[in-house]
Amino acid sequence: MLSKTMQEALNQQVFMEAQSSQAYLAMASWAEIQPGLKGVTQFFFRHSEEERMHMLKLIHYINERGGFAVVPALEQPVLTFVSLKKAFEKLLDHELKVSGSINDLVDLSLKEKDYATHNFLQWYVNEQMEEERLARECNDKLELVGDDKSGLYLFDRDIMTMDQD
Ligand code: OFO
Repeated sequence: MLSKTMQEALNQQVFMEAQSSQAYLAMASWAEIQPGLKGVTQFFFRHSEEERMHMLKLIHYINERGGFAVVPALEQPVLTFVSLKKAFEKLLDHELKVSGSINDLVDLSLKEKDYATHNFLQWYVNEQMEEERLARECNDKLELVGDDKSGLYLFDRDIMTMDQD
């Protein structure tokens, strides 16, 4: 059975994952109307779906452990970006915040001696390492590309396969 504190903290994470999904969905919609960003568009749509999956996984866990998962109201995400680079900087920023919040949850699970939740959270710890790595890789590549149009073309092509492991 989840403690009240743990339940609230996990529900806060449900909100965070839902908000991530929403933020990446907005990035996807913005990218879709930019010329030549087909790969990037797919990447953002896929990431939005993944975050929704992270949210669902938490919802099931909370309910299975005798809690009640609360479906949260969402904030309006940022809708437009001055450049692709800015969008990816925002993505990395967002992932770093999510990692921080997962780490706080792990901390809480240890304080509460809730080893089941601690074990459950390890999946998120690994997932965040991978997502941070990918976001950094994208940012590094875009830094190299700068304003070079052919570089951007290649980035858009390569990103279609970058996160398929
Ligand atoms: Fe990338 O945020 Fe979920 O875990």
